Amino acid sequence: MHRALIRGTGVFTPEGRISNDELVASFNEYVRRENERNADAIAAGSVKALSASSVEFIEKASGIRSRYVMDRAGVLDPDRMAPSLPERPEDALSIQAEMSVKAAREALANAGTAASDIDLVIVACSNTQRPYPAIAIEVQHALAIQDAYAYDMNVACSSATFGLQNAVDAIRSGSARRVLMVNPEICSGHLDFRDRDCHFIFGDVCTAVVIERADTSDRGGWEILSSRLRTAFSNNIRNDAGFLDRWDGSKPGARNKLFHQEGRKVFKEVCPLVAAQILEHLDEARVPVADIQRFWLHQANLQMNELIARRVLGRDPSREEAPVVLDEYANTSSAGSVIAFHKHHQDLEKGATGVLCSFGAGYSIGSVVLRRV
Ligand code: CO8
Repeated sequence: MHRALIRGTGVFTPEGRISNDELVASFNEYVRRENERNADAIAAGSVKALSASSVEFIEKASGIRSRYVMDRAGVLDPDRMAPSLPERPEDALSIQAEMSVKAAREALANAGTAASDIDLVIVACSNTQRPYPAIAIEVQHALAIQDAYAYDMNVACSSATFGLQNAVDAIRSGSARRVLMVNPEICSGHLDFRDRDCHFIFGDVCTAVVIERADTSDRGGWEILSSRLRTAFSNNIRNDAGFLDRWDGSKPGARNKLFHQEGRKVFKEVCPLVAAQILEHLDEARVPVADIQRFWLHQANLQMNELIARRVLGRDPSREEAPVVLDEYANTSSAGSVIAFHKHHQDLEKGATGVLCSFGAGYSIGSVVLRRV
């Protein structure tokens, strides 16, 4: 069976960054205007006044301090509070393919791999802007990759780890030698910035990973020793937007079609599942927990990550052991653990072992044991 290695990674970070101060100022201005507009109804008790958001709450509850978005102006405009991402002509590169190409070029450069050598492209993310033609095939075309195949897949926040598994399976079975797996996440596109409970949670980004058969070069990389995927149905995180929207009588883009979750329940239910998954996985892979030098965890909530790492290690993790990027990037869905890996692996020596792990809607959990070779 062929061994599979991560040869290189890349991250495309949008230029527009929004601090909590800016986000809260815009939200609170929206609240002020709405409450003013509804003053009589609020006084009469027929409409409930909206409550203000606060930077202190956001930082305490989540650890998030800023996020990057594809359209800062639209998100911060109290009259709009949504990104403006105009539809492009069919002969122009789509926005998700554009992000993908940027991240992919960096990953290919870091891997020392020519785009033309890729034989499988996977676009794996929480939302693709259209069902077909696949964004992955557009990325393949934009990178002039011939003699290859490509497809899109979606397992919400676990899209990247499930995508890595697919890449490894293709390499092990011999259907591909070099795989490009990309995660263009435009979370701002399905987030309700008028909802105080979740307006601060997400950010946009694109990550890319080049996975290769070990014998394609002697450059080294991170060998994928083992991966383990698990799912268990839950209604606690949902996005109901879909192609049947036109037929169910409700307006496309209506609030219930956007991201919504039971954050507390997710926190409570997912942390033990993830810790158990990592421990069982390491046991199966015969890798002692004490050998793990780094945990590149999904980046949704700082306390969640600390709790999971504590359960796995049996003690408090250091920031070095479980690096955090959500303070800067917020929750970028499937890309979070890949950003953490991209920014925090260079210092580890050959022989070092780490776990990359995602968790989110579905529920879905994916863990990948990596060793530097
Ligand atoms: N400012 C001030 N107060 C607030 C705010 C705010 N912005 N928001 C809520 N409050 C208030 C609430 O109203 C509540 O008040 P009260 O006690 O009077 O009712 C109080 O603060 C506490 O609210 P919560 O219970 O909601 O607060 P939590 O401490 O639970 O924190 C979190 C909320 C941060 C959401 C937390 O529950 C959390 O992080 N949970 C885990 C969530 C998670 O990991 N979800 C999975 C990620 S999503 C995913 O996997 C797939 C989706 C991918 C698509 C992405 C595209 C968008």
